[in-house]
Amino acid sequence: MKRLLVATHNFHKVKEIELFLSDIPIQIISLVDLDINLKVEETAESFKSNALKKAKEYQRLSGEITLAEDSGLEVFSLGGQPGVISARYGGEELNDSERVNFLLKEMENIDGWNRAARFVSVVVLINNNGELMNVSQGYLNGFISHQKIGSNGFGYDPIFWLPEKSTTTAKLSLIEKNKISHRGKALKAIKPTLKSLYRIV
Ligand code: ITT
Repeated sequence: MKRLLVATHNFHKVKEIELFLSDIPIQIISLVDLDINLKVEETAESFKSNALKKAKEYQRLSGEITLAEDSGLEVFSLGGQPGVISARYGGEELNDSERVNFLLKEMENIDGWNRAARFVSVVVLINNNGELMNVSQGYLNGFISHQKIGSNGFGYDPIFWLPEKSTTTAKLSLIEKNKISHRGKALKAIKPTLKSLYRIV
């Protein structure tokens, strides 16, 4: 079966992407499957540059058709923080739950509408000759809640409040999250290129 490298070390991202692409007859493999432990330095100042960097480097290492993603949370009243450093916000040593606590503390004096935020995802697809095939991005708008709600998902999901659903993204199933998420939107835009790359009609 034809295969696609989903170049991330984040297990939750692999699951979301795998489910989203499950209607395409390709085998999804991850960096773990290929025993690639190298962590590409995400030092660029934009999601797009970081996603391109990851995609190029992991494609070079693997020789596979490669899809990489860079994502994060932007809180408008914090000037877009944590942004590209979302995975490291508050310190590399923090786990997801401690990172969420750190953000809640940073925002303890911010109320109501000023807690507006968005998730951003940039997806990059590179073919097995190392050529860039497509770049797409998606957003999900919401608010930062005052406390954690729900235990699905990862990262900032327990505090990402969706007014239209009256709950956080951590209360959604994978299917429900994929339908509306930043990652789902970016993946949807890249799907036609993926299909043509594998000559799937
Ligand atoms: P890779 O670089 O290996 O893909 P990573 O987790 O380090 O894995 P990023 O550098 O793209 O990925 O950082 C994304 C961070 O943004 C992630 O660790 C979460 O903290 C946050 N984030 C992104 N998408 C999210 C989502 O759907 N739900 C909750 N948090 C999310």
